[in-house]
Order: sequence, then C-alpha cells, then structure tokens
Amino acid sequence: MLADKESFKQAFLEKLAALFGKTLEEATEQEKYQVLGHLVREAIYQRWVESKRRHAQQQTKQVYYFSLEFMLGRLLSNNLINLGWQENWQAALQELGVDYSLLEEVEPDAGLGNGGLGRLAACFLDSLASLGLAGHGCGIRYKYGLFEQKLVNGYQVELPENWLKEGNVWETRRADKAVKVRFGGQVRVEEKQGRLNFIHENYEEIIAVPYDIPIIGYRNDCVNTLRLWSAEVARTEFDFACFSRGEYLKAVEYKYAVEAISQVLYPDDNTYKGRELRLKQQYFFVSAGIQSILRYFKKCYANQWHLLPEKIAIQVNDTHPVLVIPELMRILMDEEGLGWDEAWDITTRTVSYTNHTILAEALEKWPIELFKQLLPRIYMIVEEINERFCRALWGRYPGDWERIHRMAVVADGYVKMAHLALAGSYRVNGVARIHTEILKTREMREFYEYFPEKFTNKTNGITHRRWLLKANPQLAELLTEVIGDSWIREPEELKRLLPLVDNRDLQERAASIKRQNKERMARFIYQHCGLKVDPASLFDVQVKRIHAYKRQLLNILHVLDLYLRLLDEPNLDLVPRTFIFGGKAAPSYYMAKSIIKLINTVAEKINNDRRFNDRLQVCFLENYRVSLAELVMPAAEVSEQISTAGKEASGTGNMKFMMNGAITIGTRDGANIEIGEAVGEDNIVFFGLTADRVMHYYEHGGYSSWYLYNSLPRLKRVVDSLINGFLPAAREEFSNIYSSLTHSDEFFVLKDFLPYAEAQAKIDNLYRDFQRWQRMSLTNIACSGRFSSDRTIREYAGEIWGLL
Ligand code: NBG
Repeated sequence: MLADKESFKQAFLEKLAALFGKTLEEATEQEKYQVLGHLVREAIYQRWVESKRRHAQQQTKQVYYFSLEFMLGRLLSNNLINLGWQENWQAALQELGVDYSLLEEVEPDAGLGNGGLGRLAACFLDSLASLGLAGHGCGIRYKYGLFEQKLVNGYQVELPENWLKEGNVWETRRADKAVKVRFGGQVRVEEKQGRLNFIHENYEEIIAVPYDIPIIGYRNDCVNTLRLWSAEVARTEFDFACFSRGEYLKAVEYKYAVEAISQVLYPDDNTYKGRELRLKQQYFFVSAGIQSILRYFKKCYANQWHLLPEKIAIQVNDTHPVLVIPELMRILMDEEGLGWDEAWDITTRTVSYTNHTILAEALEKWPIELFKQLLPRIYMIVEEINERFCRALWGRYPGDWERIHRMAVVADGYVKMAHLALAGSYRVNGVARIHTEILKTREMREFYEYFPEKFTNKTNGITHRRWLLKANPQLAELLTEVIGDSWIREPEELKRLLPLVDNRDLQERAASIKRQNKERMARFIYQHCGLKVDPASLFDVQVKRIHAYKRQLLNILHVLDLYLRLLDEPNLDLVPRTFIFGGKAAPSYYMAKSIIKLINTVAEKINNDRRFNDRLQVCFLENYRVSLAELVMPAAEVSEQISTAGKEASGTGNMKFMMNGAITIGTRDGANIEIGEAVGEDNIVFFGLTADRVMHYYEHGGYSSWYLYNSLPRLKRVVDSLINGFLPAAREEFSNIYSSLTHSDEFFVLKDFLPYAEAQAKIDNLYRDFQRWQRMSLTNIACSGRFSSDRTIREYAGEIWGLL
C-alpha cells in the first residue's frame, strides 16, 4: 500500500503530524527520518507476525546465530531496497521537497561490532532473510557501540558512541518476553530418590529484556528477528530491598552495576582480554537467548526434547557464546529433568561453532577461580564435560597424558573456550579454505585427528545487496542493463558479464561510474579532512581495523619509499596515486595507535610538499565504519589485502572491493586465495611470502630482519626515515616501530617489502593500460558472485543446519 507515491505522501504527512505535531515545513531532518522508520515498521509488522506464525505452524527448523557483535550499520535504505520501495519513496519525497539523502545521513550507524566478525554476522542476517530461511540473531543491545574515533594531531582519540540518544526506530522492546539470569552464589547438591539435585542459592538475579529488530528479506515475505538483550535490575530488588532500608544511593549504585553488563561493547578485535564483565556479558546473553529459544520450543513441541536438534540449530560466532553448551545442559538437566547422556546428546547435535582466527592472543581462556565464582553451576557442568571428554580421550589414547592434557577443556588453571566448543558441538568451521586447513593441520590438529567428521570449511561472504545494489547504485543499474537483473537474486549470475569484459563501450561506462564515485569520495575527503585529492589519480585503499598482522605499516613504508624516490628524482614517472587509509585501533593497543600516528605524520609531510601533490597524496579517514565503507568501496581502484600470510582468517573487505571493481594487491592469505582462483592470476596482483614459508620461518626462529635491513640500502633508507628527524614528529615518536621492525619483525614487513614494492610497480603498469585495467576490473565484478553471503548461507544451511 505504501509502495505507491500518493499513498506514501499522505501517510508521511499524517505520521509527521501524529508523532511530532508538525507540518513538513517545521519538521527537522531527524523527525522526518523517524517518520520513515515508523512507516516501514508499521508496514512490515504484519509480515513479521505472519513469518513467526508460519514458522510455528509449519514447524520449520529455526536457526539462531549467537554473536556478541552485530555491526548492522544503517538500516533505512537497506530496508527500503529490500521492500522494493526506495525509488518511489525517494521520488515522492522529492515531490514534497524533501531530500532523501539528508534523511539517510541522520541515521546513526548501529556499530555493535569491531570489524569483520561483527559485520559478517550482519551480512548473514540479511542473507538468511533474503533466502527466506528462518534464521535469527541473538546478541547484546549495547548502550554504547564501538567508540567514535577522532584524530587529534594525528593521534586516535576515542569518544563514546551514544547511538541510542535519539532512540532507535527499528527496535521493539518486549518486556513481556524478559527472562532472569543468575550470577554468583553457591550450589547445594541434594540427593532425592536416587537422583542428584543441584540447588543454586544466594545468587544475584538480573533481568534480561529483549529488544527485537526486524530483519527484512529481499522482496519476499520473510521477516526474521534480531533479538538484542538489555540488562536491567529486577524491580523488587531495586525497590524494596534497598529503598526500604533507606539506602537510596546503594540502590542506585546497584542499578548501575547491573546495567553495566549491556553498557558497552569491548573494543578489541582479534584480541582477548580476560575481564570479568566480559564473561558476565557472555553468560548474560547466552542464558537469556537459550531460555527464550527453549520457551518457544516448549510452546511448539511441549517436552519432546529429543526433537530439539531437528527443530533448532545454534551457531556460535567464535568462542564468545560458547557457554550455550553448558547452559543448554543446565536447563535440560536441572530444570527439565533430563539425564546427562540424553542432555549431552541433544546439546551436541544442536550447537555448531565457527572459528574466526588463529591468532594466539585471541584465544579465550578464563581463570577457573573467576569462572567458578561467577557461574558456579555452569562451572560444575564444564568440569563434568571435561572429565568425560578426558576419559573418552584416554580410551582412544591410553597413557598419552600429555596429549590429553593438551586437549582438555579445563587445564592449567583455565577453562579453554575453544576446547569446550570443539567438545560440545557437531560442526566446527573455519572461514576460508586456507584457514580451515590451518586449523586442521596445526592449531586444532589433535582435535581433527580425534573427530575429523566435525571439521568443515565455510568461506565467508558479504551481502551483495548492501555492498553493490545499495552502495553502488549506478554500477548496479549498468549491470542490470547489460546482463539483466537475475544477478540480484542469484549473484553468481554476474558471470554473464565475463563475455563482455573487453567491450569498449562497457569499459568506458564502468570507468565513468568509478570516476563519479571517486569524485563523491573526493568531496567527502575535502569536507572532512580539508584535503583536496585528485579524482583522476588512482585511489589505493586500505580500510580495516589497525593491527600489526594486517600490515598497514608495509603500506605506509612503501608510500614513504615512493616519496623518497620522488625527492631523488623529481620527474619520476609515477601513476598519480591517492593512498587512502582508515580504521580504528583498540584503545589499549599501543603499536596500532603508533601506526595511526605514523600514517598521519607521513600524510602531513607528503601532502604539504606541493611539488609532488600531482603524483602523491595520503589521507587517513577518520572514524571508519559501515556507512563510510559504503562510500569508500565504490570509489576504490586498488584494494590492499596485505596481511602476513596465514594470519588473516578470511577477510571480507577484500570481497567488497572486488565486487565494486577494485583490483586486489594481496598476499596469498585468507579468502584472497579463493578470490585469485575465481578471477584468475591475471586479474589480481599477489606478492610476498606464502603461509608455508612464514610457518617455516617461525619454526626456525624467525629470520634476521636486522641483516636484511642492513643489506638493502633502499629498505634501510625508508626505515631510517622513521627515526632520523625526516618526519615532522619528535625523534622518539616512532622508535618503537623502528625497533620492532629491525629487531624481530614478527610480521615480516621488511621481508615482504621489496616484493610488495615490485607488485605496486606492476599495478602502475597495469593502470596505464586503460583497457587492460578495465578488463581486470570487470572480471573481478563478474567473478564476485561466489563471495555473496547468499552462497555462504546456503552452504551453512545445507551442510550444517540441515535446512535445505
Ligand atoms: C575475523 C578475522 C577476519 C574474518 C572475520 C570474519 C575475528 C576474531 N576474526 O579475517 O580476522 O574475515 O573474522 O570471519 O575478528
């Protein structure tokens, strides 16, 4: 009904009056945006209810994706695109004199994630709904999302991200669906009629209130749910216990302590910090989520628990939600009266686990004392899981104590979350082929030998609806014009472009769209950084979290090298380039913060040297986030995917870039390898050590970066420029970077420097040949379909969840 312009206009004006008592002239952008949100919500409400009813009636198997992070970004445009209303609404608004793009800009990003892992969860939700599958998200409604990054004098400064300050139009609070979660206390064991009862006492009980966000499928009638939990004080505790004793301040303090659980997202990506509050967050949302799933299950299937694995699948996103295993065990046993074996059988056929990294610093392990004190009953169950698991291992490896010790769930004073996940789930997957292979042959080798049938690969994907259809509408339109629109539902159909990649006219048109996207990007850079970049220059982009293994350092050293070469030879014939960086560093990650300062310092030096502005510019984009990525991806021509081989589990930015026609310069790491296979070696630029070589060096004590540094004058000159006063910063400013490179160089930056510089020279040559470059670019787009998360989700649905 709202699809047509006239009824939309009327509804829009009426809603504006109803909500804010304002006319169009009086209303603010914020209010108009809110109105659009409300209209969408009301329009899809029926479908949402219907979807739920259908699932319950048809007893469809439901999947729940448990994740501490969902990096949704903005929802308005995506919802409108998926509903098929965007064009009409935009046009109708224009007739009313309202600029839709301004309303779009008002929406804050829902930044409830750090990076790839959280964005993957958001892409998966979009694909689940768009494929019409019953798949929902379960997470935390953080009051503060990932911090806002400001650059002050080239340094990162973090500000709180108060994304809810104007409210969130997309969510519905469901107080009636709240559940209770218990922490602390003791467990008393009681024997009754030959059965052990576990009685949890003196615990602290808090309330988990769900906020539901509808996830709207692409032009189908499917509306799924993302359920985010918020921590609240049990009213009785707050009101009576303290107030009646006149302890008002204590009561308020208590309230804040409870609410702290859902207050803030931990800002670390690929790094584990053993904070008690984090463990509380994990158990909080896991327990709430499991309780609400089981409540639903009981409503549909009463107590037929043996049906659970047939009707429910739970995917845990990394080890953060792995407490679903003992929590499910607890409820099945303590509350539903099942015996251990039955509960274990059900649990281990319901839960599956995705691993997202092999970095040792990301491995979660909780000190037993902390764990036990916070979650006494859960700890008992984990201990029992451990005992039984070790006994089973003993059966298989009698006498091999060392191996059993290495594989144990509880050992050396810690609960090892990955081992718990491996023991208690029926599938374990890595997120790109090489990553899964590394898990099988190295990190999890002993587990793979013990249960090989559990291991499977599911290469990541991205939703082409947000990252192409929404982010790059002109390109999307061109594609539809030349190959039809079947690619929107079946992204692999982008392959139809392959026979046309040499078509001159198509090349010109694609190039012109890229140029317009670059101009848009250049305007943004000018407005936000005050830097005038040349849209005719090659846009070379590295946007992602700042991390040593992702090697932003390698990139900036190469930029410095180019600059030094220009100083030697001012007429050096370089393809004019703009190097664009963006990304946040974890607030306590000292090295990553130094790298940001270095990039900004190099930028300052180079951008202020007017002599070379026509060939070299450097820009660091502040506060990289989903909505900014939507601007950047369509404007990029070179995609920097240069992690130390073996370290990047998959990468997903790499896929967004290729889908928008950028050429990858990258290492043979993560999904880069599969991208290379998809496009062919002619359409990607690989360089550097392979994962095997890297591993070989690690096994042999590394390599001598000091020797390399001293034996290559070109390299030495670049590295020395960090500390010899060449840069506009204090001399000691980058001495930490200098010594990490020259002393250990754990990530092989110096080792890969020359191969990288050569690969960049190759990029220059390719770019000079217009037709060659356009062919590469179109080939990348044509082959990007397999990196749609629709493909990934179909694989999960078919091979793990048993949905297809
Ligand atoms: C990240 C990896 C990326 C990968 C995403 C999504 C973590 C722990 N891992 O390479 O570093 O693309 O997960 O799978 O954040």
